[in-house]
Amino acid sequence: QLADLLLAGVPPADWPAEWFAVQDHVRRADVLLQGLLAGAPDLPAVLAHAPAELLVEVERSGLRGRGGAGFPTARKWRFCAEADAPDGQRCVVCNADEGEPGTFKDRVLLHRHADELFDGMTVAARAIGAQTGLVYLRGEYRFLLGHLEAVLQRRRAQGLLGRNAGSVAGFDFDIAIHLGAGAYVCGEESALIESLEGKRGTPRIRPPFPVQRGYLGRPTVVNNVETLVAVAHIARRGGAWWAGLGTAESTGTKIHSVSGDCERPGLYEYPLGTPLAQILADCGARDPQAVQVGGPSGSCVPASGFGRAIAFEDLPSAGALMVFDATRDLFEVARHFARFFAHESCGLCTPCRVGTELVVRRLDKLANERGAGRGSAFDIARLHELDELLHSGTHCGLGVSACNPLRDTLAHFGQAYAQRSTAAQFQPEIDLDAELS
Ligand code: L3W
Repeated sequence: QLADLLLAGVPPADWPAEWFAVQDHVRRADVLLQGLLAGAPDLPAVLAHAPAELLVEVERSGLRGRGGAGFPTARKWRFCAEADAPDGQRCVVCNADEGEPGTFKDRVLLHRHADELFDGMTVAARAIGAQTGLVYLRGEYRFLLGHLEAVLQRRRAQGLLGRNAGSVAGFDFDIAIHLGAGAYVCGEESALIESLEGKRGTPRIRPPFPVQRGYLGRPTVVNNVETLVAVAHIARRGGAWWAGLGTAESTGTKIHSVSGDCERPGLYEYPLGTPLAQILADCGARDPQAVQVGGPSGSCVPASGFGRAIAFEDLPSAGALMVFDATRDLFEVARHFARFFAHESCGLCTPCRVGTELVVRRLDKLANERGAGRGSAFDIARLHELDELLHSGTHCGLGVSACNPLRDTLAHFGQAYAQRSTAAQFQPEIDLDAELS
């Protein structure tokens, strides 16, 4: 019943409205969020093309991964298609583990555009020669499971999945959904694959990359939901059409999950290259002093950077824009994010397991949680060292980016830290690090 309510967009009566309020897209580039595919060739017509032609079309589009890193999609597919497959099997995995705080675009795509997602996965499978498709669905999105299964069932009945999928002789491809269990680190592609295999979700050492040895050792493409929905459009409308949107290095559109201190939170889709200031104006940002672009593992951008463009060559974003107005204490924002990363560290590598916790303790000390006046310049110096350690010494992206909010707020809002480091003297004697060891 709850799932039905959520799918209908109706929050249960006892939920505060803001828990569920994702206002509809105020400004869009009329692409992914509207799903305008009317008049475009249907999937079987697309699949009738040779795999190499599909690859060339995605190459022409210039599409880059929307999960954060911006790796060229066609290059990833080509690596996978050319990798040695010991048992002749290849896989397409959709990363629907949308766990970055502030991001909710994939949830809406999964809900309203599931057919386009599955189209994109099917095109990817045809291009690389995969037989298996897997959607790794965030555990908190369990309420979408029934809906997605029903869409898959219909597509099987339509002949779009299964043997000779899309009426292409010899193209056998089906998709299954795997539910995650709530670990943020499983958004990292190799931890995701471990979890798919039924193991604890810890990141693997790369290389080998998943395109070489992925799910069950098979060459595997892992793409984000938004990337695969974009593929569905590119396959139908052509790579040149997508390349005509955005900038030369960052083609196409990007969906932003906008939240925080603004009049109109929700999903916004723009061509890449759009200045942050325009998005802030459109969402009715109230006196913003900073925007966390790309969520906690992205960048905290101060007002002086609002003229920057959201694009891989300037200000990349995995999709979250969190607006902070002038009343917000950015030290507390950074401390909150630090707790998040310490909680979500998988514990595999010591720099991340211990380092994220040490950052929290140092920030707690500055926040005077253990008695007033204990913070000093020593703590700020230690925070810089910890940032360096985590950035250079951890095993995966979680640890590498865990100090991004700390580093950016120290750089741009140093006063929020300085006013807390008021102890009369430099105080190295309070050895929080020793407490942990
Ligand atoms: C073959 C090579 N493949 C790179 C592939 C690689 C991956 C992609 C990007 O993520 C951001 C960070 C996190 N041969 C390759 C190659 N690849 N070199 O390209 O790789 P990389 O290493 O640049 O980035 P990354 O470490 O995979 C870094 C964020 O991604 N992240 C993502 C989560 C995404 C979700 C989601 O989409 N739902 O949760 C997690 O760590 O924050 O910003 O595919 O294999 N020589």
